[in-house]
Amino acid sequence: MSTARLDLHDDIAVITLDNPPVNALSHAHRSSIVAHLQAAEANNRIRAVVLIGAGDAFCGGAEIREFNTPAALAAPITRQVAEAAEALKKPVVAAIHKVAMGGGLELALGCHYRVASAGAAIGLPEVKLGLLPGAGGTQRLPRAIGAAAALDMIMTGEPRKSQDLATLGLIDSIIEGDLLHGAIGYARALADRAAPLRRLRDEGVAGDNLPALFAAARERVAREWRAYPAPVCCIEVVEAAAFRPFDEGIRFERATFLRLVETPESKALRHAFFAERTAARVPGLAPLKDLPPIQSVAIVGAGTMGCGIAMTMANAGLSVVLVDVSSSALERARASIADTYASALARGRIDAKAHERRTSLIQFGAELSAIGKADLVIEAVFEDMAIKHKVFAQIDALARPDAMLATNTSTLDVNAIARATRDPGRLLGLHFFSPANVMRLLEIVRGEHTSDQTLSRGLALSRRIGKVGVVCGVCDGFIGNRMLEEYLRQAYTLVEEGATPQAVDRALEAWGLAMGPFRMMDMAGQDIGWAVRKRLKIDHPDKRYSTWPDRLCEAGRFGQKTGAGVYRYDAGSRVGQPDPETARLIAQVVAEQGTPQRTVSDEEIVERCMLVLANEGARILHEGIALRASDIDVVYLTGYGFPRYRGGPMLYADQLGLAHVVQRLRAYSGALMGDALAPAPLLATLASEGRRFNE
Ligand code: T1G
Repeated sequence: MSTARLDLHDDIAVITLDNPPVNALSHAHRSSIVAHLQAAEANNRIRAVVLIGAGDAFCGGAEIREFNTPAALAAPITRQVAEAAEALKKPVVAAIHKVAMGGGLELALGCHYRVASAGAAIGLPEVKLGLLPGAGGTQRLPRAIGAAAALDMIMTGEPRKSQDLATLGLIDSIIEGDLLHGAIGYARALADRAAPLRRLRDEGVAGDNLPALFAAARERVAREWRAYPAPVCCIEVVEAAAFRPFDEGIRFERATFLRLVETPESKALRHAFFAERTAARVPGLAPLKDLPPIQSVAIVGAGTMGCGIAMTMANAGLSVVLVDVSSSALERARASIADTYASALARGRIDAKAHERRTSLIQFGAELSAIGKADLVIEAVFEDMAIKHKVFAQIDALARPDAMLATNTSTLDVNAIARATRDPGRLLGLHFFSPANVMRLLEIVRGEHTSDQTLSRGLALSRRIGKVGVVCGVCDGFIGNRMLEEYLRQAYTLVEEGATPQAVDRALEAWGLAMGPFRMMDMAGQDIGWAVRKRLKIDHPDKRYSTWPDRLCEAGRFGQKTGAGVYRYDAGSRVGQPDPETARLIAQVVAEQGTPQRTVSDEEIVERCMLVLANEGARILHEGIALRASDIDVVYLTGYGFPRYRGGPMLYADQLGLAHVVQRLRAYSGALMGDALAPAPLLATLASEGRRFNE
């Protein structure tokens, strides 16, 4: 039972929020806080009240899991807890440390005064969940710090530091030293001087030229966040705070919140929030104590991936040696890393101290023997099994016997690679996504012999370097690239059937993808896809592959890197233009094949490309390559530009309804690649039972 507790410090009552891990405001916790506030009110000995959080947070907000259940609507709702504090006839002081988010900040806004430790992160991130602050925050925050600052915090969901908010007038005092002791002293001083009970609801909203502020905000939303309703709703409720009475604004806030909490976008964003955290849990993997920490990393292969991985490790404070026997490759790596950090410094993304620390953490080695001291050795050489076998034989001989080994392969068989080492138990796959120092996703590939300790160390490393680690089994392309291949096969085939590449890209980008398939492949390199298809045609000869992308590559059209791929690129530009040469090449192939041409609708493009992802995901789930459907969602949300407000390919299918998905896949059975759209067995079974992937 999660409750708050009340302690008396002479004439000051201290109510401690105590609902680990983040003191979320569940119904039980809300009820307990209100009961203690009322008890403090009734006790004449008490002259003031302090609210403080136990553990590592003041409060992380409402209990997100309660939304869309009766508990979220059960009194006292979060807004009533804030109102209970505000209505007290004794000073109530919120004492904030580390984190005050969402309903947690809204509770603090109901208090008469707010103090905080320095460095606390304080914000209203609800918009990131497809919501808006629903406990009075949209009405009280503008009254505390003015319309402009409040609108920015609510629309972006970004937290601010307590010191900044002290400057803005939200935090009354930054407490040095022990927060509780300082807050009690502050509360007592308020009582001693009979300080006024400041209620934000009684204040006005400061701001100049407010109509222009809200108009500019609407333009920004239309540019940056047009796809889902919450951001524009944030503007409307802050506008209500500026122009309408408090109680009217509160009613409008509540009605808008209740509408947003039912939207598919909010449900998808909340799914994404928990999915990323659930991915770190591996059933049956006992939490191992005293895991040997990873503090030093050797990376073999100083190419693009090796450099990105090196910076990822250095950015997290790990010491790195980047090894390559080619002196020219090493020099290119040294220059590339120096340029990346110099650019980050110039743009203010890192300060001089961080620049110095990170660059000093990366050493370069021309001899493979340089890996001999590392806790972890990561292989990042050319994607060729023979080369990897040769390199791992050398790594095996030169690495410390207790060092963990990893391959960064993106498609090759990790089990086969492990067979080149004497102890496959210490090897796993760490599939970083390029650019490795930017992309959040890390596929942690568990080989058939990967030990529990090695896997646990891989998960701990993923958290340490700020990645979202998703554990997967060994198959061609693991989770993400395996599904991507099916997606690309549909995209290429749609072009054979009559869609233009730009129509396919446009339809999928309008649907919400960050980048359509052809723009993406032009950026990544059409030759990379070409190499994969050559291998897949050998490994999976039963599948149909379009020939027009191969013709493109045979003509040397690899994409941005050669100035032309599907699109053509003006010198120095990364913006692709439709190219008649591509259209001619496609027409020639289609004529050779005798493929009937037809008009392909945007709806068909989206359905075939998006539903084939869920269909292949169902196979991956059934084979046990992915532990759960939400892990597949996380892979696409963090590594493939899938729109977060759609929750991932598996949740998207769930929201459509799996029976509907099966029916739509079958509707395309007559298409050129209809066989690839046959519903996977698990999908068909779940659909027939009225179930979901994400149960
Ligand atoms: N509800 C339920 N569980 C939560 C939670 C929440 N609000 N916040 C965190 N958790 C769980 C999380 O799933 C994980 O669980 C554990 O706590 C540690 O989280 C009415 C409508 C607070 C900055 O959006 O940003 O208030 O995996 O790994 O890195 O107007 O959690 O251990 O089982 O992230 O130290 C608004 C969401 C809610 C804040 C801490 N609040 N949380 O970060 O730990 S809506 C938020 C965070 C609302 C009101 C509105 C972060 C954190 P598990 P963690 P962390």
